[in-house]
Amino acid sequence: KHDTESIYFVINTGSQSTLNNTAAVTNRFFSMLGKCTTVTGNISFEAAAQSSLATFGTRYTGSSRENMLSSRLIILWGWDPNITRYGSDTSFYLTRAKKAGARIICVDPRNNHSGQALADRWLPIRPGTDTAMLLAMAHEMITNKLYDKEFTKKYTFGFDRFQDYVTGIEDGIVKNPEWASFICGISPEPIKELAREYATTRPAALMTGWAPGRTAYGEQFHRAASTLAAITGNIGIEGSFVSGGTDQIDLGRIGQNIFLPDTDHNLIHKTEIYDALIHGRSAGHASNCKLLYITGCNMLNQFLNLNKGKKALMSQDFIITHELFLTPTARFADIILPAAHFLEYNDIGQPWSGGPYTIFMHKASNNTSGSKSDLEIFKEISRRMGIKDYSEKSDSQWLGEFLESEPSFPGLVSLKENGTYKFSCEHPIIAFKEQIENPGDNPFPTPSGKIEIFSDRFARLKDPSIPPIPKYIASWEGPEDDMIKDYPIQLITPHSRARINSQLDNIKSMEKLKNDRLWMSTEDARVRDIKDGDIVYMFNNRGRISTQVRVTDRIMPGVASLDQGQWYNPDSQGVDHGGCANILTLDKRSPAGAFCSNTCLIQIKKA
Ligand SMILES: Nc1nc2c(c(=O)[nH]1)N[C@H]1C(S)=C(S)[C@@H](COP(=O)(O)OP(=O)(O)OC[C@H]3O[C@@H](n4cnc5c(=O)[nH]c(N)nc54)[C@H](O)[C@@H]3O)O[C@H]1N2
Ligand SMILES: Nc1nc2c(c(=O)[nH]1)N[C@H]1C(S)=C(S)[C@@H](COP(=O)(O)OP(=O)(O)OC[C@H]3O[C@@H](n4cnc5c(=O)[nH]c(N)nc54)[C@H](O)[C@@H]3O)O[C@H]1N2
Ligand SMILES: [Mo]
Repeated sequence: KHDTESIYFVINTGSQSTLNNTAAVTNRFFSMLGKCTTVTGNISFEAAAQSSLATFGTRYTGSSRENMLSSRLIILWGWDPNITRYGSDTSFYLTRAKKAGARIICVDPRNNHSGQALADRWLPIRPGTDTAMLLAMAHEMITNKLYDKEFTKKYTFGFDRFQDYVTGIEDGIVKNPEWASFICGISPEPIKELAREYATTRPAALMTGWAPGRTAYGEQFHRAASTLAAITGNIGIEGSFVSGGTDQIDLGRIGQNIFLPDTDHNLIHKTEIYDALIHGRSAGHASNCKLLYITGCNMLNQFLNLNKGKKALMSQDFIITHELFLTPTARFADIILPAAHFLEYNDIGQPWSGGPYTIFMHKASNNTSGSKSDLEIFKEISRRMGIKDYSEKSDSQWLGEFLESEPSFPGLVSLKENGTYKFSCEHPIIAFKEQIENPGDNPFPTPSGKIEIFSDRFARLKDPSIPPIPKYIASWEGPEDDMIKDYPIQLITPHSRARINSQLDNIKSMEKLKNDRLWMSTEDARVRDIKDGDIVYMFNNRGRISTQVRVTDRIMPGVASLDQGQWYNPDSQGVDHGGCANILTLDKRSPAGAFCSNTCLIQIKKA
């Protein structure tokens, strides 16, 4: 009845396998149907991706993990890989690096799990203020001539502008440790010490997570971290790390590109989807939604500002989802098509961020429920709608073709038999090794051919909220926002070791691994007369959660932490007893498009 543009399809994660990849098969279907409307913006690391492109001209900035074995200093900056993995070998090499004598420092509002297990020192920092601290470290290095002058001159572009900003020549504000201390909550002395240590211990790896980038001006964090790595000469050499990047490695990945037709859909940023669903064209969005089609995404739970999300889903005439479980989002659907689990079919698996191997995913369980893979579901719909060529092939024909499209890969029979395939490549893989070893023949893929501390890409935007050099910009819902008078606690929502985002929250046997209490500092609990194990309300003007408290000295005063991904479970008053953090978060993106789940002010009181 309606034009295809009025179909909104929402994809995010789901199955990440190669053929039955939820996002890819959904995209293929709607792309063959016509121009539709869909979501854009990488929820996990848009800030890092934009920063990588601006600074290095590519999103591939990752090195293999054994590289850490040569690091003498490792800084875990908003990074907790013992929980979040970042590749299956990360914890292994991090622990071995520690045994080999690397000093480890954790910069995080919490003494996180990796910090607790491995770090020699924890520096508790206020969320969203990391850039101020990084700039102050640069100030310390510049004014004491500790930075690597030669490396900076040879490989970077725009250092002078950065120096003028840091030393206060540009705007009259000297970005020294005293200035930063007031913002980030760490005293000047430890900032100076860390600056000296990072500048003089070589090689050093400033390992940046994505969480500090999921904040109001998150891209500045990644840009500042990359700048520090560059001016200390910690890029392209063994044991260093391209701090602030996406951490992805550019190794042959198979499939999908031959699978995806080229259709330009209307794009709506993931933080604006609820506005678009509610207001459509009247608020300047490309179309009015007539059909919302969700695959592999528990959007109501996982996207920001859940109460607005509820209104948005209620306002829809027709919602379809493919799901494995009756999730909070699926409850709003008119039709739920039961999706098969990846354990129920054969496929090919490719590693986190692109490590040098590929695995065959053997089917582990027979499907007896009658559910179908996403590919199978779309195949059936295509047949009934008369869409030709959606998929005339069997799964093994597709997989065989994918492998053949990359000459270096083995054939399907061989991969299936061997289970894994390892690429032959030099080890460790070190990002930008060639650019540093032989710059004449290997310029960085940026306009200047160098590491851009001054980014031409950002300069062209002429947007003061995305400046060409990394700057500290005070955050909305941060320590410098007036809202802090009513809502004095900064909430962060890390990923849980017992879930994959919201997946597995409904699985009973995972209960014992959960750590779903609200972390509160001893001081914040004391002034509110709250004791360990008490039930509290955590709330702001967007929503209210009732949950149990864990009082701990592993989180700094003024900050609280609740693991994300718990399923929304409201009572009749709209108070959530499930512990879904997104009832409190604001659906606003950073200027470069980051999903700001760690920018959120709340109050806490005893229930
Ligand atoms: N077990 C498990 N592993 C996962 C996932 C999962 O759900 N469960 N999810 C996967 C996915 S989709 C992603 S995108 C990644 C996410 O990976 P990350 O974004 O790196 O992980 P987080 O757990 O959100 O945060 C990491 C650390 O950053 C800290 N932090 C939060 N805000 C700030 C800040 O403003 N400044 C500083 N310095 N630190 C801050 C937190 O306290 C935490 O210790 O993890 C992946 N791995
Ligand atoms: N407050 C806060 N919110 C966050 C974050 C945060 O740190 N804090 N992190 C954000 C991040 S980094 C991410 S990546 C997002 C993740 O958000 P989502 O992409 O929504 O991830 P999941 O919660 O894992 O939901 C995936 C859904 O897909 C279903 N599924 C699994 N396999 C298949 C399949 O093969 N086919 C189909 N059709 N469905 C399948 C699962 O049952 C599950 O309900 O959450 C974001 N939300
Ligand atoms: Mo993510």
